[in-house]
Amino acid sequence: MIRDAARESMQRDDLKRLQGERLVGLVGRIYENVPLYRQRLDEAGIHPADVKGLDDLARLPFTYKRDLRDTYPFGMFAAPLEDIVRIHASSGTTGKPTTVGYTAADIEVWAEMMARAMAGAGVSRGDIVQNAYGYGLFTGGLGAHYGGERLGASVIPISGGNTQKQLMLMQDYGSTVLCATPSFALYIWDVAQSMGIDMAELPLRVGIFGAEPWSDAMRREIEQKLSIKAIDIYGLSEIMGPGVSCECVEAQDGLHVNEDHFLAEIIDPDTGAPLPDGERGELVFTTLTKQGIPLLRYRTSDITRLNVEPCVCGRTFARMDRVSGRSDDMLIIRGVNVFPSQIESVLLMSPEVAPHYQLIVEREGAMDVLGVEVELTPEVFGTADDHALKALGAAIKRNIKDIVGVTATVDLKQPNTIERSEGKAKRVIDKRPK
Ligand code: DLL
Repeated sequence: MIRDAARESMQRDDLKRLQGERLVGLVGRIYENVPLYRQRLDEAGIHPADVKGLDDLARLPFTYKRDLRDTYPFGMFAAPLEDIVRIHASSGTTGKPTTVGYTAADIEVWAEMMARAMAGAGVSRGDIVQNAYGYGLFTGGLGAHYGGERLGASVIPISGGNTQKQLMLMQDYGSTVLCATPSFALYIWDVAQSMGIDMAELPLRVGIFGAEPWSDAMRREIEQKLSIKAIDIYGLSEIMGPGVSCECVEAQDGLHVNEDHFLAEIIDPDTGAPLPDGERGELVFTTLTKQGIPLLRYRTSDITRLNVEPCVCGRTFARMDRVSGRSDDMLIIRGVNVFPSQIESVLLMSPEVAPHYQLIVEREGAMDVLGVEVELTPEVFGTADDHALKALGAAIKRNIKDIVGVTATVDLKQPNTIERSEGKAKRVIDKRPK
């Protein structure tokens, strides 16, 4: 369902005009209120009065994650703290968390964007939304919560973890929608198996999955095991949280970006040059309406492409491909660029293994070596002999070489030996010396 056709289906020329006007307003706002931007724009010799519309975008400076770190915690806020009603942060692997603030108007927009996303995923009033994204500093929990409520659905704020209880409530309350990371959704299925629950028998109909990269093969696996539609949702704390873009249930072919609020560009991650429509590169966002912490040309590090062709659902907003990885978690193994999601797709071609895997990167001499650890399914583990397992390992290794172009060692593990996640899965263990 299209929640706001006047916007989501607007003519692209009208959309560009709206984006241009909003960009002009944004540049004025950040020049006035954020010292870092005033300095950057002054250094670039750009005065807000020079910025007339979208044509000026490529001249404007980028914003990087390190800018948020350098001005930690509130240095990039454009609104006074009295007007900030919520603070979130994304967990950094090192150092201080990236911290963002929202005004009441920002929270309104966020709820509306999430409601749009969920409506597009086929959720409506009357649905029971089990929200297994973590509540807290992470934006997933509260983001999906407010969106579900805005839509008029019944939201169960169970948060992440508590897998057995997730299943109990799913059965007792008759949840029709699950919001979770895709890896947690699969873990819930694992636990259901061990409890003798057939998830296909439950009323669950739709899953809204995101916050980590996942492949189309993993989608098919989840859809089949849980007997649901699995929808990809994307977002990042710096720009808002979940709901920056989301697939529509009609096409499930790219995530519609809420372009009236978020201006998307694709650039060459090495040179920073904008790339033509349809080319793959780094996704960059400008927040067009944010008040708390508006960002200009924020470098997401996420690698994708944008498709502006009309969609069967009737929306005109550009669709981004599922994120294939991050420019900064991309592994380079003996010269080959490898995204964990590519390996995942190859693993899922073999029904003998479960979608639980980890990539181990080590250095031997001057060479980086890639190890792939993947669990066997319980059936195969219980029945296959050594000879069969050897052949399976060799076949997976060959597939990785043929499809991804890299040689990896393949280690077939016993079921339930790879650490499970109740949030974002840790797919890569990098043991290389820093
Ligand atoms: O993960 C927001 C979110 C919550 C999105 C719930 C979807 C659902 P952060 O913790 O700031 O925010 O992490 C943002 O996660 O730059 C991507 O690299 C990755 N990411 C988010 N969604 C997807 C997705 C939330 N659908 C970072 N596919 C982003 C691939 C995703 N990667």
